[in-house]
Amino acid sequence: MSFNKILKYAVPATLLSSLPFAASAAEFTGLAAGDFVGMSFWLISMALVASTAFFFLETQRVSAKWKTSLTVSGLVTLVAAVHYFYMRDVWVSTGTSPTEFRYIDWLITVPLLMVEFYIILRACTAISGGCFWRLMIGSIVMLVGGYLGEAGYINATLGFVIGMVGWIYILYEIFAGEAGKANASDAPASVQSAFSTMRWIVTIGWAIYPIGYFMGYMAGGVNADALNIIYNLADVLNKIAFGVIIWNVAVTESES
Ligand SMILES: *C/C=C(C)/C=C/C=C(C)/C=C/C1=C(C)CCCC1(C)C
Repeated sequence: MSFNKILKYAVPATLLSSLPFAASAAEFTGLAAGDFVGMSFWLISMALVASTAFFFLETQRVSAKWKTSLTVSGLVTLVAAVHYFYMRDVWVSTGTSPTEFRYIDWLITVPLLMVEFYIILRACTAISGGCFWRLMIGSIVMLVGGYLGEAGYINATLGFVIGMVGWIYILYEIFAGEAGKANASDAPASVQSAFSTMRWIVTIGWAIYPIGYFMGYMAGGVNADALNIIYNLADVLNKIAFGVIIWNVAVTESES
């Protein structure tokens, strides 16, 4: 190879390797074979990105009253996608639970889901603004209790109990409180089905999180693998699958 040719390749290569992004790429530990929790972080990151594009694009297809619901679904998956990128890096490079990113994500996406539930409730019946705030307060109590327990500020069992109180209060509100008593019979069948789906999501879908917490902290020692895989699967159900269910109702309602 001529000297000129060497210069032609060597100079840019040297420059490139001194750039910060190239340096960090060299340190990147990658995804280890057998790291199924890490793989779930990767898979779900991508699924969240694709879902976001899908929900946003589909807002053009549905009638006006469903556009906000689909937009909120897209915001939930967008916020989660960005947090999954960071959580994935923490997990892949340290093998520890990305607790802070997880709870910052939940602190944004859970209230957004509450907004979504409220929009659906309102489509079924006349509902007070106070009901919305009670659902919001229940969510905050649930998440603050969980975080304090996971981060070690309080005993793990106490954090679990506080979290459960917040969640049970939300369940009370949607089954027996104002939201629960709301008579949905005037609403179209598809809206009523969105309402009942919402209840099942908050009951069964959300129950997966305390199971993850229990397996992660209370079933003898700390089990980061069980904790993260269970939380990740719960997010697929409660963020992506829930969005798809709402999308299905929105399309059916819009076309009828
Ligand atoms: C998109 C993220 C969602 C829907 C996150 C939901 C999180 C929960 C329902 C967490 C619930 C918890 C309990 C009910 C008790 C133990 C502590 C928590 C925070 C894991």
